[in-house]
Amino acid sequence: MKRTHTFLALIALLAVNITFASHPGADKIIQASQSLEVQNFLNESPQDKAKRMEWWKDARFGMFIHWGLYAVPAGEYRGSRVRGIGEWIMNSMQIPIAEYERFGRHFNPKQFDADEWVSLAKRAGMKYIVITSKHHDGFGLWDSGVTDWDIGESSPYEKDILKELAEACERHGIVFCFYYSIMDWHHPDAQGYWEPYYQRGRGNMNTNPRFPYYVENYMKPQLYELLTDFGDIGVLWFDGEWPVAYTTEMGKDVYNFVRTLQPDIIVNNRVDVGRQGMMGFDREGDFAGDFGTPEKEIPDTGVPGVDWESCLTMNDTWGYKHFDDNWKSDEVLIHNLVDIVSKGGNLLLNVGPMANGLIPQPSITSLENMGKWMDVNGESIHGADASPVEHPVWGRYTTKEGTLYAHVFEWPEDGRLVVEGVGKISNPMLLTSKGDKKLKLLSTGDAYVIEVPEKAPDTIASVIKFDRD
Ligand code: FHN
Repeated sequence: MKRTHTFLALIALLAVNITFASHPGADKIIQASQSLEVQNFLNESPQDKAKRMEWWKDARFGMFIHWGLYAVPAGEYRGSRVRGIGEWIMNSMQIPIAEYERFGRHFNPKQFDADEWVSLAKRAGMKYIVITSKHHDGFGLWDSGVTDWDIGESSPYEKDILKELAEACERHGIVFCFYYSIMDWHHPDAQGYWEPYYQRGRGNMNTNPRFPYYVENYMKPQLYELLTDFGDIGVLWFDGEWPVAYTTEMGKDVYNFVRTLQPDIIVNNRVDVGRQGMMGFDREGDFAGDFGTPEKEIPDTGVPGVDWESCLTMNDTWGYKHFDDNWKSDEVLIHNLVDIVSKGGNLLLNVGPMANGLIPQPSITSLENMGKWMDVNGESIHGADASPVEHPVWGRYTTKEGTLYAHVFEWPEDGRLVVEGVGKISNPMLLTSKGDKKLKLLSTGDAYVIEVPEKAPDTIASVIKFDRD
């Protein structure tokens, strides 16, 4: 049986190689990518980095979009439901490459409307969008000039998804960003050597001697296209950096390559290999990347001087699964956002659109509810920084220069909110949909008591802002 499997894998590899070798115009892009005079950005001053990161730190809240061929099976293959995350179905179900390619002919998202997606992000109070230009399955959401394995040649869909999203982001004042997977289960030079790709995907420690060829002749040319064809890109969000064949030397080179193409772009820490698993921060050492990437978790505390962003799902999967109805409540979503900002981080909250191009309704409803909360309280999130003290029992603090925001999750039943250990504060104002409402402040030593109305203006989190010396 294993012999047959290897034989089939070889045939598939051969077929796929033909796909890559013959793409018209590929040489021109590869040549342009390889002749780029890459500059070194690894010694950037902290001041220059802080300036470059300013918009991102102010934004605090972005939309993650996991969308690709995996939305076609939507978590189910040959009658079996995938137990893990939906975008891993190719690997989890060990689908042979030639068979997985057949999903391409069913990817025809006629209801995709870039304006709808971007205006939803904007209504939610999100300031940037990160979309999977290419996930681990290797399928490109743009018509790449170096392969047929993309929306252009391997699906019946006619429109230019990434171009439409870039233009919609421009119209709505949302920063457009790309996710790009270094790991690639489809490209013959990026897979485990001789074994079927999915054994590599399972952390198979076998390396592929042609991986450097994949990086130089495929991955970097694709990054060249993404960073020259779609305007200014805010963030390049790398992922899949764990194959043993991908080295820190490659990571530093790719970081400089990307910054040479767009010097002001921000690049996450998954461009290199320093990340310590899902907690997302780099281990000790010298690694490229501008911010840490905790995944599906929120660190217990912030890390002074380190920029970071928690990426979270709204249910349990990144890529669409038709049977994943484990949606987080609006309370959990809003508390997560406040908790993250109170620790000095950003929230990248994921939507997994369906194969027809629509975002699942539960995601839309929750994002619109988050937007209603942000309409009243967004000033305590956008441009806000970490709390100066441990969080109080009743909620969280965020700060701005001269201002403290108290996010009250548990409204005091006795009408008296105790605020302590935050230095000198004055002039408490309750943020409400009808404007700011002045409250009475009593001070007792270094603790303050604020007299608050019987009913909280918001059952999930009400915000009181203070002047702070
Ligand atoms: O393997 C991916 C996964 O599919 C998803 O993209 C997440 C979200 O960033 N990142 C990797 C798992 O760490």
